[in-house]
Amino acid sequence: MAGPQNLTIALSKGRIFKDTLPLLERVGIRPSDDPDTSRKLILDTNEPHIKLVIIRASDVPTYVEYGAADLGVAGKDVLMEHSGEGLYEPLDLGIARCRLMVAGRPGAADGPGRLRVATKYVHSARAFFAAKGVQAEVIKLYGSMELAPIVGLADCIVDVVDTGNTLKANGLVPLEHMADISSRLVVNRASMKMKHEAVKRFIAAMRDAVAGGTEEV
Ligand code: PRT
Ligand code: MG
Repeated sequence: MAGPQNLTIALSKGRIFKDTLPLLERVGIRPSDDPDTSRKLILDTNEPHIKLVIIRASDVPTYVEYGAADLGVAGKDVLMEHSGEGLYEPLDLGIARCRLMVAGRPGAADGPGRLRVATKYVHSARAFFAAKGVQAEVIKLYGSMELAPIVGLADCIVDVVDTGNTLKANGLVPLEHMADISSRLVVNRASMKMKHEAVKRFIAAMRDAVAGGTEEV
């Protein structure tokens, strides 16, 4: 009989890795290294047929869409920006929770005329303001969005917020709640068919782990 099918799981370091680790632990998967201290981009695990690839959070949907990873963990904020097809999203892991928000100086979004919005969430920002019938010019940034209103680059920003401390430290306030965000398990469409047994077992074990169980893969 053939051994278990190989699975590659895409994760980003930082909060997603940190929050996924206890779930993996519950399903009996322990990585060989800590990506926050190791420079390795591919991590073996105690399960010979399961490997982790460590990539940028915003690259996870792309790796999974193209089948470079069978599965991945990505924030809903990142998934909403990813335009590609070919991804299943079978499970809300309930981790790395935050809120996608419009933020700025108090009253920043009240003025007349066109609103300038700085964000890395261009797609979500455009859709949000369009749905409200608000004219918005969306300026793409790759980070440190909080700086944009301070230096006059934009009236407001669209960013994810957790404690709100970063906004506060920069004199900004939350103005509008756009979406509640958590991280999702995503699966490559071809892997779902070709590696059905292994993928199905992994999803079921993770679902159980999210619910607090410890059924190993
Ligand atoms: O850092 P990099 O550019 O590589 O990518 P990334 O920022 O997308 O990755 P990462 O690891 O920072 O975030 C991964 C995912 O975690 C995001 O896609 C979100 O789904 C989720 N998440 C949860 C968050 C936060 N909470 C969060 N607080 N992502 C980012 N933040 C930022 C926030 O924007 C602020 O700048 O962390 C800072 C601190 O937040 P406060 O509100 O607690 O001060
Ligand atoms: Mg970050």
